[in-house]
Amino acid sequence: MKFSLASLLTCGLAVEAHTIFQKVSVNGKDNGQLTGIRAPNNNNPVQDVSSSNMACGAPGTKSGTVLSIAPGDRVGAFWGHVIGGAQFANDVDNPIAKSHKGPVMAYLAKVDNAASTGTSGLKWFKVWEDGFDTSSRKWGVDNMMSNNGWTYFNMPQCIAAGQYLLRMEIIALHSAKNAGQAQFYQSCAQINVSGSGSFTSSSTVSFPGAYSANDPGIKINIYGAKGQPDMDGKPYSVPGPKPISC
Ligand SMILES: *[C@@H]1O[C@H](CO)[C@@H](O)[C@H](O)[C@H]1NC(C)=O
Ligand SMILES: [Cu+2]
Repeated sequence: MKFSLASLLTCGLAVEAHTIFQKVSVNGKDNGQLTGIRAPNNNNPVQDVSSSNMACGAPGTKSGTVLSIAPGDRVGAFWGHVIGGAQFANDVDNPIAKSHKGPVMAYLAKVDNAASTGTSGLKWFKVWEDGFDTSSRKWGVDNMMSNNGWTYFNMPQCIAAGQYLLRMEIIALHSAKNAGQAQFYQSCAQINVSGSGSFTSSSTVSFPGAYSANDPGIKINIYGAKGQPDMDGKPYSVPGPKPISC
């Protein structure tokens, strides 16, 4: 009981302590705010796994830019409480409220034109995830917060050249004990992968479609016996397919 009241106070009633993926760096070079990004106009999460907004968030910002990424590049994805990062000076909910524990994931979908493509009917595969570490008891979100809003992964070497939407996602699980209460935060970056990779995924998923409200990583009580959001040290099963390996 205590925990759900705490969650309500940090997320439901007070300020909206949410987050938005809003810029990309490549090998440490920051491409700038909303460049090549489709982000929602506000930081409200999607909670209905059957919503079309599960693909890239609620329709919001647009960009004509397609960001260049080579296989092996270190890709940074930046999250902030609101567009721009902090909502005001000393914003303790930037990049996200501390209660919002959960995984961070990266998916790709091959498209003909990343700047103009729609987001429905795309075939997604996962390239990276940071779920929950049972020994340190840290979540992907904890690592993002320690990096001041940045999450990093390496673009797999095998990815075929061409244009993609890069879907970055955080799931906040503080109230996920009840179905429909997990909070999904996602935006998409428009990217162009160079090089000579040839990977095509034999198994892809759709958004919406990839998740169901009762998935073990979506309807879950993350609190241990002492009320800490640490799974009592038990493993957490990250939703969706396993990341590709190549
Ligand atoms: C994508 O990269 C290739 C080089 O691999 C380049 O020829 C092409 O013009 C780029 N397309 C876009 C839209 O940036
Ligand atoms: Cu929230």
